[in-house]
Amino acid sequence: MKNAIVVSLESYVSEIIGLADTLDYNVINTFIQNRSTPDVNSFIGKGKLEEIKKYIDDFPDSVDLVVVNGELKPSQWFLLEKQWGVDVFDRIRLILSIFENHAERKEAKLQVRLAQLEYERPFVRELIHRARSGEHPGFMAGGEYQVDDYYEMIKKQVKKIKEELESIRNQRELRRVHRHKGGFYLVSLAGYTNAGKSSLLNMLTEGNVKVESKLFSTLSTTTKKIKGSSLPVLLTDTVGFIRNLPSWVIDAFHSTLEEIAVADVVLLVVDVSEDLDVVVEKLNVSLGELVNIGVGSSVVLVFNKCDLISQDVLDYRIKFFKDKDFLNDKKMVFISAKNDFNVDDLFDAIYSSLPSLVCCKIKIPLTEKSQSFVSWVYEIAHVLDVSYDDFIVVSFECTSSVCDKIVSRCKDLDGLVLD
Ligand SMILES: Nc1nc2c(ncn2[C@@H]2O[C@H](COP(=O)(O)OP(=O)(O)OP(=O)(O)O)[C@@H](O)[C@H]2O)c(=O)[nH]1
Ligand SMILES: [Mg+2]
Repeated sequence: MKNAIVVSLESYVSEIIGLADTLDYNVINTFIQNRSTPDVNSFIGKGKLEEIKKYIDDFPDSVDLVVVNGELKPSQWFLLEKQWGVDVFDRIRLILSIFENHAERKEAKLQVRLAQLEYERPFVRELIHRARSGEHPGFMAGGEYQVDDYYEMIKKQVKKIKEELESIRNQRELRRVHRHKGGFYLVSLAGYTNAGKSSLLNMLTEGNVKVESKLFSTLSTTTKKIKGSSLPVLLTDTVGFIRNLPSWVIDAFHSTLEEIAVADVVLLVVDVSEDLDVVVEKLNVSLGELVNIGVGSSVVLVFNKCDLISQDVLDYRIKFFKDKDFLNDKKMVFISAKNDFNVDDLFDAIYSSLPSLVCCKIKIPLTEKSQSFVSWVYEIAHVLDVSYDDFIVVSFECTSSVCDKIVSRCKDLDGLVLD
């Protein structure tokens, strides 16, 4: 494992350490300088800069990386790398490196590459500026010419990737329309990274999505049918949220996040086991993201990992969140994806949030085809009652589009709609 140190202007560092750990860095020390705004030139003050330099030089083993818990301007980054003589990553670069390592499918790879190119753009601009003013020998062992070329290449690549992503997005859109038309309800998981979204998907479906204690394990969406349900509900896993992510990184994942925007119901998963102020902050970040994404459908707050806190703490937290005025309109469930705690409550919350269902009763003559028709109705609707006589009478509930389909096929079989 490689060694890293963390430099931060705020005392909350567990998340940045978690990010470094996810990238397989062992954080050996943390330097905190309490100041409200970063130094314009060097992010941290001169004294701290030298203190860290000394620490790096004196450390018996090598320090492989300095992680800055914030966003560095290119000029600050150049200065810090020069001063310390080691690689320096700011928070966004750390996150993008994690994304790069975790991206498996083509769409995720393209999305990450797009975000990386956007990230690199101002750094390359700075390099061009430096090369022109003779301050820097050039970039990638080249001179000014190559730097200009590289900048042009970035622009071309960005355009090409955006086109490719657009075409993948269109295919995704087609699939989604197809599923909706097929009568499926779409339910999406959303929430802060590591909240337990994929664990929930695996629990509620026959899914086998990777679950890890690391951050951003999921970068691609997975859609599966909810098991053991009489209603056709598809559940989609999505990429996690994190605070202070610039909009251009989020934009790169646009099509993935669209799955959340178009869902009939969004399950907003929250890890309720962390310190209460952290839980509240992550909940606020996540709710803010849902607003940015433009979610208009019902949101169910799924407080997960209840197994990790005592009953007293859980009772306190249930009351705490139920008393919050700004959450008043939202359904809440307190569950554990690990030990199936309160999973029935979750099912109830999902079903009662689905767009309204219509009830219908049909009557079809008993023929060779009628049995397969009834099986088909069982597959796509929630059957309430079936009686067999000279006719088959079926009562069911489903979405109005599914109802239209059933009625049309019923008429093909010389059936009738009773009410
Ligand atoms: N104790 C406990 N651990 C849980 C529970 N749900 C999930 N976990 C653990 O939390 C970690 C993260 O779970 P994931 O399901 O990968 O979380 P995620 O929201 O999909 O995370 P990303 O895809 O990385 O954004 C894993 O180590 C899980 O085993 C739970 O109810 N209780
Ligand atoms: Mg996941």
